[in-house]
Amino acid sequence: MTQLVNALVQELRERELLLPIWGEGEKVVLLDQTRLPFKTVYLEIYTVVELCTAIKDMTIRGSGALGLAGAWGAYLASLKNDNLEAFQRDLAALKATRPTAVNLAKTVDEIGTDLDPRQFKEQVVQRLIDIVHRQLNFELALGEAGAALIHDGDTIMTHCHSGALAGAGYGGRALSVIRRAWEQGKKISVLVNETRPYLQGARITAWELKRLGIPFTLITDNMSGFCLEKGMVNLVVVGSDRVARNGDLANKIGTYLHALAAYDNNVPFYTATSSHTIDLNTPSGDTIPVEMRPAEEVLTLAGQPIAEPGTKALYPAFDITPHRLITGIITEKGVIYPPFEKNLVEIFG
Ligand code: RUB
Repeated sequence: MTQLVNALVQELRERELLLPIWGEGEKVVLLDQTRLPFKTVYLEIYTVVELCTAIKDMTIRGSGALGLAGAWGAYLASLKNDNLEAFQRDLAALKATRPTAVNLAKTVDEIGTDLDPRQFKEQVVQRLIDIVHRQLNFELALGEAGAALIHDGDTIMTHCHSGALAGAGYGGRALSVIRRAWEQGKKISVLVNETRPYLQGARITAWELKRLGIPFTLITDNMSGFCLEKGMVNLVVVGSDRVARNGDLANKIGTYLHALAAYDNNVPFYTATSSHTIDLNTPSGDTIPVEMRPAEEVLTLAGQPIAEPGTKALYPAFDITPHRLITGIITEKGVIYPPFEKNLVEIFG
């Protein structure tokens, strides 16, 4: 089994991807996203318990990468467990780590369903390989579909980080669209929202754009209304943690405010995603579980306290952007426009 995994990783390496997670023999390796851009630290993970901790600690994050973490976690679980029931308990633990990004639960379910107790280990590896390839193909296809929306000279706003390290290594979702437009020769630039409190925009999106050579400017989250109102943005493209059946979107906290400001200023607002993040079983945004993270994460910035000890804080990690604010949903099957419910069900149902 480890040979198949090694062959997969070798193939991915030859494609010069920026991988958030991969297998090496009997372990998986993560690029620690909490340390970027200042340190490149790799974490070696041998057990599902260690992987669950890494997911909760945001060492690996972003919806696409969380799906892949679920698949690699299943691989670790299959190496450690000879018994299918024990294996399934490990999968349940993985699923429980972060609730909003549907890719994690969906991938774990996909890999753990209808397994043969006598050969589940082989089945898990085959499914892992298929999932990794599929996700990469989705990124390339949705990048192509979304790049058609971008014109020479455009400035694109993005929020949080929806790039290679949040996906399968090409450009994730939003940055696949931007990267493809850049590769097509369009002279574009990106306005990057810093994304308090974890600073995924400032730390990771900016880092990836710099590696790709795509011009960008960093702003703090509260500057987006100004930039949208002043006509500095041609379109907004963000990723998504879950798209409900009616088109409502769960994405990093702050997305809703950017969407409101875009709507008010007639700036098109897109989410770039794949069918795997579209959850037709969730009727609308009201029923998407929103992860609440520890308030202490708001009370510090880059490790430094920013308020008096004892200050109360609140940290909903995601918000819901209602579908009425969304211009289109960029997917591997093209751009979906309203009416979202009808079109999503028709195309992905
Ligand atoms: C990440 C986040 C990202 C999407 C993008 O939140 O909200 O915008 O997950 O992912 P966190 P994708 O950092 O808390 O995981 O590119 O797969 O749509």
